[in-house]
Parts: sequence; C-alpha cells; structure tokens
Amino acid sequence: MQKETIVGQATASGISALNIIRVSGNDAIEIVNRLFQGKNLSIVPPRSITYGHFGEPDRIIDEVMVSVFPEPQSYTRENMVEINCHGGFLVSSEIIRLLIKHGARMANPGEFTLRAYLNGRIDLSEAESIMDVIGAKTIDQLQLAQKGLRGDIKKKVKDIQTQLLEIIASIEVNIDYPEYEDILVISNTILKPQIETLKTKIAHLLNESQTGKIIREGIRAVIVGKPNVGKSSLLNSLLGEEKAIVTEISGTTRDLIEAEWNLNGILVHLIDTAGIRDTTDIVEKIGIDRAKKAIADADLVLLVFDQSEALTDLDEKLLALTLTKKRILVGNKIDLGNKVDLEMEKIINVSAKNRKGIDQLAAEVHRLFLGDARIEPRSALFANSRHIGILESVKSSLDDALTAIRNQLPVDMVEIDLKKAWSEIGEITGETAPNALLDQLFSSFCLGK
Ligand SMILES: Nc1nc2c(ncn2[C@@H]2O[C@H](COP(=O)(O)OP(=O)(O)OP(=O)(O)O)[C@@H](O)[C@H]2O)c(=O)[nH]1
Ligand SMILES: [Mg+2]
Repeated sequence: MQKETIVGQATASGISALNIIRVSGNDAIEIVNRLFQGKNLSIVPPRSITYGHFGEPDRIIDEVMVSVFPEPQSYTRENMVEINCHGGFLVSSEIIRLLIKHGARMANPGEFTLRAYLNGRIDLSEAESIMDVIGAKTIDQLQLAQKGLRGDIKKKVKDIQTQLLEIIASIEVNIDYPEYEDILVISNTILKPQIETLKTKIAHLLNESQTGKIIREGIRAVIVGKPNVGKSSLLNSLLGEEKAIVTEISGTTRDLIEAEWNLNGILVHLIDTAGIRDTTDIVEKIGIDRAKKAIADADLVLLVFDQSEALTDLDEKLLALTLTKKRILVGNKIDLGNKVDLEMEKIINVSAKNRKGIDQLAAEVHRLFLGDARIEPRSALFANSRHIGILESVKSSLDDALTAIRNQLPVDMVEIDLKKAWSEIGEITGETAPNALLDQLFSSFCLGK
C-alpha cells in the first residue's frame, strides 16, 4: 500500500536527556538516510541500533542513534525509523523540520496507532488499551490496560461473535436448504435457549464491568458539610498531606479543592467544598453554589458532622439535600464528643485532626463501590464506557430477538435482531466500526503515538 511518510515526537516536550522521533511510511528509511551521516541505513541489520550524526552535510543537528524497522515488523507494520536524539526543545524540532523538508509530513494525533490498526497489527480495543497504559495512575488501572493490550478483550468479543454466528448460520442453512432433512429444523423453541444463554453471558460481563469501570475511571467523591466541621482537615487526612488550608475560622474554604486519592487501587477524585450556610458574602455564595453542583456530579458524598455539638438545622438541610445520593455520614471531632447519633443511618466517627478512624472510613468507601472483593481481575474486564455501551446494545438486540420469538414471528425475523447484535459487537474491535468513530477515537490520542 502506498503510504505517506509521517513523523512525530514520541516523547513529551520539555527538558530531558533524550527524545525519540519516529518516522513511518514507505519512504521512512530513505528520507532518514538522506539526512544521516553514518552507515547506509538501507542495508544495516533490521531492528539494530546504528550510531551517526543527523543533519544536512554542512550543518549537523545532533549526534543520534537510529533503529530501522523494515515493514512489516514494526509498530505500524510500515517501514519505520526511530531516531534517539538529545532532549530539549530545539534538537527534536530541528530534526522534525528537516525530515518534513525532505518529504515527510507531521503526524496527526494517534496516527501511528491508527496505522497499526488499519494495517491489522492491533484491533480497536488494543489501540484503546495503549492509551489506557499511558494514562494509568494506579497499578490496577495499569494491569487492566495491559490485559486489554494483550488481546483479552478481543478474545471475549470473538467468543461472543462465534456463538452469535453459530446461531445465525444454523438459521441460514435452514432458510437456504429447507429440503435437507438431516439438518435440524431451527424452530424458535430451539433458538430460544441458545439466545438466552448468550444473553446471560453478556449480562454477567456487564455486571463485572461495573468493577472494571470503577478501576478504569475512578470515582468522584465530594466532601460536604456546614462550615468548620473539618471538611478540609478530612481531605488532608485522607490524602496524608496538607493540601487544603485549615483554620478555626468558619468559611475558610471558598472554592472547590480537588485532589486524587489512591484508595487501594481505586482512584478517588476527592473534592473539598465551601461549608454550606446562608450567607450574604458574594464570594462564599458562589463557592456554595459550586459545592451544590459538585454534589450533583458526584458518585459519592462524604457528609461531615461535628461531633462536639448536636445536629443543627443546617445539618438537617444537608441530610435532605444529599438523600438520594450514595453517601457516607462522617462524625468528625470525635475527640471532642459524640453528640450526633442518627437512628436510621450509620455514622463513621473520625478525628480528622488526629487521624483517627480514617482507615475505617477508607474501608467503607472501598466496600461501597467494590463490595469486599479484592480488585485483582484475573482476566480482562470490560471497563471502557464505549465497550460497555456496545455490550448494552447487544443485550437489547438479543432481548428483541427473544421478544420476536415470544410473539411467534418467523425465524428470519429473529435473525434480523441477531445480525444487528453481531454487527454491534464488532464495533468493539473495529471490525464493523464506522470511519467517524475512528476519527473521533484516534484524534483523542497524544501526538507521536
Ligand atoms: N478537635 C478537633 N478539631 C478538628 C478536627 N478536625 C478539624 N478540626 C478543627 O476544626 C477547625 C475547622 O477545620 P477545617 O478543616 O478548616 O473545617 P472546614 O469544614 O473545612 O471549614 P470551612 O472550610 O470553613 O467550611 C480547625 O480549627 C481544625 O483544626 C478534629 O478531628 N478534632
Ligand atoms: Mg474547609
């Protein structure tokens, strides 16, 4: 296939010891060769490292190490060259400028990976896993992404496709060769249990995906309460660092303060808020409005009370405001008293200032989202919202097929729903993905990947 040669910097911009510049496409080796002073790159051993200088004859840019990957044994399956040069801003930009001058063009975001996908080296789920590997912030996120990269999601999709195809093929055989007596007549009675089994399997995968999604995306937890109950102290205590300002003055926190807390593998986006009360102070008022919006957007509310005083009207209002949210009630300042006790709901008592009860609170957050399960998925879990959405569509197409059976429609009508399910599931790996989806997915990749 004729492919334009693209160039991109694989490493992040900034001051560092080294940078890597990648070139991919038909003329990759030839273009770099023109600017390389050292051995002839078109005859060096594939995938070895060659030392030399890069630049035009009268103007050397840098001393470099170059690896040549002739097609198809490269990341993109095209001719590729990787240039290791010195770090900093100027060297790599000058190298890229010269490569463009000699016929390459700047790669779009994600274009190397897009080519790897278009040339059949990886599927879409693996391409997405590459970005998840790069973006991982917890070990569990990394493990999950590595499983996707290893092809575990692809295998699960294949498995569903095979089962769907078997059912569709048996229908087709009956429609095409009704005179074959030895072929089992596919009646709706025979199809029904097969479709039900597959549906149960998908429901199970969707169930597991809740854990996957929590690992991949983390949760948003907002700390709310009336002023001065110790919300910022709680944030600091959970993080183990003095992130937020704490004073004895009510109304200390004015704006949202966000931080990331790694809770045994769950990435918790913690948000400390302004104490909620009626106020005429314009800045505080805006802060309180933001706190209310943060409550609406949160997966979890940590509602904090002050154990040194009895419940007030404000506390009651906050209880009502967060009633429909997943929440944990936190009784802070337990070192000063135990005056808040709710009959209907459990309170976890802590002393944020003295770091008491914080482990119990952390365990409760973990339990609320992942039950008592340890998150060490042995095989890949569906975790990506795009994949989960597709699985849900597949399940609903199978539901439609079952409804058609219940309504005693002919098998070829049932087949329409099964074919729809088959085309939907293929979107996960990209077999049936529309171009618009590819554009959208790969444009969110980083440059040089
Ligand atoms: N005794 C005791 N004091 C605490 C505890 N937690 C916080 N405090 C004190 O309570 C006061 C208020 O703490 P903050 O963390 O600023 O409270 P806040 O809820 O963020 O307050 P605002 O931002 O004003 O709404 C400070 O003087 C803290 O030292 C605790 O567990 N025990
Ligand atoms: Mg505060």
